[in-house]
Amino acid sequence: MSIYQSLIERLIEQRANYLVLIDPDRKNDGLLEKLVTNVNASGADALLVGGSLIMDGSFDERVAKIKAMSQVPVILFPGSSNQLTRQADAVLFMSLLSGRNPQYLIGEQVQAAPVVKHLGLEVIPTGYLLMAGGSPTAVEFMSSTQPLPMNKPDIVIAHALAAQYLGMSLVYLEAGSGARQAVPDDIISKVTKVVDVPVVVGGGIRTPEGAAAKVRAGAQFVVTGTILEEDGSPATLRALADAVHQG
Ligand code: 1GP
Repeated sequence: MSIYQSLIERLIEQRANYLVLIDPDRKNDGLLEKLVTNVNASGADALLVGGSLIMDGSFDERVAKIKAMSQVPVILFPGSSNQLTRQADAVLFMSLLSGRNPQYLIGEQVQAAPVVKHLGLEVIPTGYLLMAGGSPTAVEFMSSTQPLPMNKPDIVIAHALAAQYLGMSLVYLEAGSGARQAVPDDIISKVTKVVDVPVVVGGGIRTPEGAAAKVRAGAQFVVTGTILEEDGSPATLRALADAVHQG
């Protein structure tokens, strides 16, 4: 069974899946063992690995290290077509549908496609929607795109529906790493009422209460990244995982 399918099947027994994002950059080099050990103990459903910018050439080695230690699937969350490696189990094959920069709509994907084929990674087609989370984000800067306004739900719904009609397996509502404002619950609720594909929500989620609210609004996947680096204690991650699983 594919990793995507197994994550979807988990939704029979739990309200949503909890994904933890690890940035495989230099700053986390000495921390990987502790980070992955804590994720293993937390009950998280999968690890996402990727970032907007990797500041050295050790991406491959770090993903290999993460994979060797992880007890859950390792899914690439690539900031560009450079962040591909056979060390992972699957890749979110994303198109930045909120933007109008052809490089991130289709250019990177064309570069990536033959490499993904060669590596044999499972592909999870994902419509990636960047939302304005209250402060400029790395994705916004690196992609030279504008995020979707948080106060225009119809615009967000139209993008999410377009992702569905283009055949994406996931719609990812992203407020940006470290966002001051996470994607509002009412937007999640409006999107998930209209769109049939599972919705992933990430960016600026730090507390079990905040995570549970996203699930009650309809998110089927919740992602946290920064909290792992700031307070990735097993207890904190376990509380987040329980909140996401139970909603
Ligand atoms: C993944 O960008 C998020 O979608 C991670 O956001 O670092 O704010 O948890 P945080």
